[in-house]
Amino acid sequence: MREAQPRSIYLKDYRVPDFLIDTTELHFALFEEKAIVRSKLALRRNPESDNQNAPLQLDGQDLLLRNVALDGRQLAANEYLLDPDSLTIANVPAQFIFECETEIKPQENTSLEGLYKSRTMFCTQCEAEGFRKITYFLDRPDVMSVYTVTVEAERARYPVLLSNGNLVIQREVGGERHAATWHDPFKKPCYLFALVAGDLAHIEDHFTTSSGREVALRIYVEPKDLDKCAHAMASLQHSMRWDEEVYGREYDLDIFNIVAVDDFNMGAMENKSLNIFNTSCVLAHPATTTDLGFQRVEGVVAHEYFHNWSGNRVTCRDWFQLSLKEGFTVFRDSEFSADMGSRTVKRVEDVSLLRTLQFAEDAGPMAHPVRPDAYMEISNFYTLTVYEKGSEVVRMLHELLGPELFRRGTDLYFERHDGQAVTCDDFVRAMEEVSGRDLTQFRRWYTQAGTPRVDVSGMYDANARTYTLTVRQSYPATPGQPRKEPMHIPLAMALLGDAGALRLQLANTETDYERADNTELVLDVTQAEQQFTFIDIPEPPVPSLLRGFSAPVKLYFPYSRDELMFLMRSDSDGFCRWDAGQQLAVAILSDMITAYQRGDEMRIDQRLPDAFRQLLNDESLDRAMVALMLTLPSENYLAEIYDIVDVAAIHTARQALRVQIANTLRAELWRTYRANRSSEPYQANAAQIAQRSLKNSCLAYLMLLEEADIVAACVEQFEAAHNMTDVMAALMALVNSRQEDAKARALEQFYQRWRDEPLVVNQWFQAQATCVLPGALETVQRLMQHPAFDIKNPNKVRALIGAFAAQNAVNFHREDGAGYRFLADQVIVLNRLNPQIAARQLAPLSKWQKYPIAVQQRMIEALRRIAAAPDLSRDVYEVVAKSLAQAGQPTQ
Ligand code: B3K
Ligand code: ZN
Repeated sequence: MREAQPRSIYLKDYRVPDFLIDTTELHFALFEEKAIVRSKLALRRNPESDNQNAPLQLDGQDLLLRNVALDGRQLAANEYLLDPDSLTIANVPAQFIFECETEIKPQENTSLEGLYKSRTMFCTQCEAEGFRKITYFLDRPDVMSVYTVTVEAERARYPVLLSNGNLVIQREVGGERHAATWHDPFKKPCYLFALVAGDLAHIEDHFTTSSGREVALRIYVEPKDLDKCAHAMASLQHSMRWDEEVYGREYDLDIFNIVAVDDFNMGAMENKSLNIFNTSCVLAHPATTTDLGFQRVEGVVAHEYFHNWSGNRVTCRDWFQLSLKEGFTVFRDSEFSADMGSRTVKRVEDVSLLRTLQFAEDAGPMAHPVRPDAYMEISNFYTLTVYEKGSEVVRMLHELLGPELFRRGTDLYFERHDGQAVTCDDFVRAMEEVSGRDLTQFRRWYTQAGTPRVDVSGMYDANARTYTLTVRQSYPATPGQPRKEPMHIPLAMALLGDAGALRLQLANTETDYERADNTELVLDVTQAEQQFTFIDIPEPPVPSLLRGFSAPVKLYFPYSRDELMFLMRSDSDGFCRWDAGQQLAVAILSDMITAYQRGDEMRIDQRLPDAFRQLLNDESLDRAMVALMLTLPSENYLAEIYDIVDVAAIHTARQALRVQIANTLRAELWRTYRANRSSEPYQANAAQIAQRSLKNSCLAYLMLLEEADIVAACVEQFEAAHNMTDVMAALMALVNSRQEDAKARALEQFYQRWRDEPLVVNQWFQAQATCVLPGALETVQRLMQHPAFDIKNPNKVRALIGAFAAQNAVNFHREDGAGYRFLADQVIVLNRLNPQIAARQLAPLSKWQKYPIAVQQRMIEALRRIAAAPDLSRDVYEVVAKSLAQAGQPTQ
């Protein structure tokens, strides 16, 4: 599986490739037992390489080499060197044709990387380094080539044969086979290569670009799923229009295909003109898909489409630059989703994800900068840091430059680097050039890991009528980075008085605050400690800080609870209004957690239920906002903000607060629940989503009371609802209740109704895996024996094992350590089948430092067992080794 001791690869060792590949011709013969791949590469020495005598070394893994030739001459075995990772030819001319024939076994490929089989179809996943499992090649993103690809297979089983670019010809081959040849005129790195062969149905639509190009749009799925493609198609069309309007980016080919496959390691893949999607990110139908599912499809379709420019036309020089395409593309898709739905809701969702999971990653053993400088296995670096924090870094540039200059920056970036493989620095340089701003200090966001901490205090001087904010930034140590330099933090803020936001004027303004209106400023925080004094402030204000979450930092300001209530009511910034509610809840929950730990009675500060009552009673409020504000900080978020996590205390306190809210506000919740039921036909629009989300938040609270009339209403919703959002909300409420009969009936009814829809069955698995009542582990173990479970399918692994370990803290962290042992067992099995998925499932165990000593020992024990397993993949080895390194434990 791997060399004895995986090595780290360092950014500082980057060298340009010694060879370039101008054209790539591939021929695939697909059979039921194997595939034969013939490749013909036009190679030449790279004039920029400083070694013009370098041997040719091509990457290749798990390949059976049948033939190799240079300029038409077949090479003898002593003319090249084969090792498990490469093929080397010592002497080659300046320019030559390399040909080879390899045999691979897609049917046996459970890693879902390279060419593999998903149910009945062949498909590929090459990013990051899967192409080397298909044929010998320079598998690195800075080698870009023009591809011509022929796919040949049995006609009856594989009537649809696809690859990148345009179809050149489709023809019969012998009696039962046929072949299709595709040509992609754009040069691309091999990670964007794709192939699909299968018995697929498709829907078709079209899009006319702003310059008049007619683009055929097709979504290929298994025939039974044809009725679930309309939402993805509409999302694609909206994305194409949005990218023209917002970024001036047009689509560049006459065809754009999406294929849905069931077995897929992540959400989707942006292969040039042939996007391959996990079915979970493309199929959507009101009866089978929740609102969240609809939004995910829209977001992922947009994300992959946007990659056509941010990733494909302009790609990454090396994998350390991954955030160049991922961070930027996440920023683009989140702005798109904000424009399509509710901007505040989208922002709150993104920030919640960042603050729970990315902050935790930044504080754990795998912490790395947005642009990492070393890795063992690049697949482990498709992280929340690279994606979500990377997106926040781009958002800060947008904030610092303002929308017009930012757009000029992206125009310059796309035009200057079209067809190139570039670095994060090239992106920042374009922003620097168009704005004239010095972004030297800003670049530290790419190189320093860890979440900055920003402590702010305020001082009002009534005589001088000034208000002074003192801002201090500090940094936690992260692996390999004990000390950090101050960052450039854009701190958006306002000062709120009794009658609204106050006019802002800084005492000695040297910075150019032209863009700001009078009541909101973006402060450039650049020093370890800095003061900002505002003049002509008539009353002691309440500061509204980090508006819109203007930087990915942990901000602390000593607000009183009454000030938080005031911000919850009056801040005009939706994010800050929501965040004030979260801070208030955290303060109240912290008191309860401490009381629980001391064995005292948990007293509940009534201010929160009172504030919630106001929200429920004010019909002028946006329902989406009310639903968001009614949701208490998650257990994962609470865990993140504690240095040492007491899982049971967090769970008990949060549940107690929820029950108290339900008791106090029973009438309001019930009224709101009833008022927001609707018989309108389902639409995945912002208004309806908000309404369902508010109604279902109320239901979840009410069900905590376990009262007969509420349970009856819940069962009725479960049985009568025509959309999966409402069905699932009712099912989750029942699963987490003590209504054993109703629960068992609902689960059985649900499974029988949806047993033929794998994505729905996954939701059924997940609902049970995340049940917070005792016994969830046993349920998960039982469900792993269920005929619908398949450990080779990543969606099922995520729904059952992943959801249990990552979203069910109280059961995963059971005191007897059974949760940890279970996860270790599964990781050991997955390590052989699918290293990428195995390494991902490990994350909850790697955070052992956050728990009390006795718990730590049990978690480390599980990690050590994994470390001792034979044939550890590079993926799993890296995570385990880095986790144990912090415990001073050698890995083997
Ligand atoms: N670029 C792919 C991710 C590939 C992950 C490979 N392990 C999907 C995306 O971010 O759009
Ligand atoms: Zn992406």
